[in-house]
Amino acid sequence: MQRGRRNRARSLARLRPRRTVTRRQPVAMGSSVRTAILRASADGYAGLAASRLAEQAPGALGSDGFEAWRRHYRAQLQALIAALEDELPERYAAHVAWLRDAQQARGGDPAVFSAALDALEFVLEQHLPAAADPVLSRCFELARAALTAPRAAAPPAPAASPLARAYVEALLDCDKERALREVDAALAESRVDPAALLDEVLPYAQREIGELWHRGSIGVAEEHFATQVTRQCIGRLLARAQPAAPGAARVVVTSLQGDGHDIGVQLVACAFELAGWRTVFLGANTPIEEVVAIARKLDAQVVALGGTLDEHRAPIAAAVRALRAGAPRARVIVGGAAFDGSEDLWRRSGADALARAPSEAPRCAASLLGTLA
Ligand code: B12
Repeated sequence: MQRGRRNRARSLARLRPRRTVTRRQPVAMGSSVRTAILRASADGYAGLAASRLAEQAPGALGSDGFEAWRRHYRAQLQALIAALEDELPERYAAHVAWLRDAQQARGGDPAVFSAALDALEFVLEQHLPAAADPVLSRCFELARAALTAPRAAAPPAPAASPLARAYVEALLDCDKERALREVDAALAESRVDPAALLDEVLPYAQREIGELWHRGSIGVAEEHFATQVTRQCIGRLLARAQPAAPGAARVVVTSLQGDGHDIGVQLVACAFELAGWRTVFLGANTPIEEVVAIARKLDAQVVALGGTLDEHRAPIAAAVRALRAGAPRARVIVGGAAFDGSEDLWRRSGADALARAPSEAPRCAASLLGTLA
């Protein structure tokens, strides 16, 4: 063990300084072509970066191995592509800092993480046509600065209602019955209305669980458990919905292929159902062509698309384009954390509107259709 650590330190010490990298001459090439190449070759670049890391710092691979780093680079390249597409290098830097924090919370070595960033930059400089791009350089510059900055203190817990706190505590005790009892009692005694449950209590709980996972205080098992219980709470709310009238407006709600987060969109679907819409909820990870096909088949008036990570915006924009062509009657609403932090990110997707919270979505959709009372 001790020897492993020493070898690792030696390997890291042998890392060649980044300055030895020979920069390629700039090649005139549009940024969209460059990101298309990056997207198409991301798997290859991920493998090359993992090889470079293994070569430069064999000990850095540790027990995680080559495959784990390849997966890591694949995910990181998706965040990089999104940052390049939207020309928001600071979002890539935030993603890198997020990864660093998550790894460090699990005993990861910050020096390894920094070496891993060098390896990726080296590979792109060597192999990506037109790598000498100011936005790309800025991404790495900001990411490196984010890595050397001290780890961010835990953000102050957002104000939460007593119900939200009690619900989270029950989840952390893995006590499903108590969690559901808290919610059932609050609904029965009108201490909470469905909109507050959808917009505040359940999102607060999921985010708290996410924050605790991120900081290494809980594992993936606790997160999976919490997500399952939250699904059951949504079921409790759905049981209160009246069946939609036969001629009611129809909405399709989903997140797209590559996005495994389904709670945000499930809350949105629940809000539509409570508002009397004929709601077709497809869950997460739906291929774009399937969304278009079902919107056309059902002649949906509205399609609501959710995205959580930065890299989920590109598929949403592609889906909006495909819907315009294949189901032109459908108005498209977008939402989710992928659109947080910048006022116009959603506009670039080409959608008709953004809704910031689940219960806002049916109102927003009705106003698009001109049916808002
Ligand atoms: C549960 C969870 C998972 C589960 C998802 C299970 C499931 N079936 O949903 C699993 C384990 C699969 C998962 C995977 C990953 N996750 Co995750 N996940 C979470 C967690 C803990 C909760 C997500 C959630 O349910 N949020 C609750 C919803 C209600 O909140 P919301 O998404 O912000 O949505 C709100 C609004 O935006 C709006 N809204 C949402 N969608 C829509 C849609 C429309 C149309 C409208 C109008 C509104 C709307 O309504 C909500 C209420 O206001 C979050 C933590 C967090 N802060 O959210 C991390 C989190 C989102 N995950 C994260 C990451 C990085 C990942 C992974 C990349 C991890 C990995 N290395 O594999 C993968 C990516 C998987 C993929 N391909 O998409 C990070 C994202 C950080 C970042 N910005 O880069 C987070 C923030 C964790 C963290 N603390 O850092 N995750």
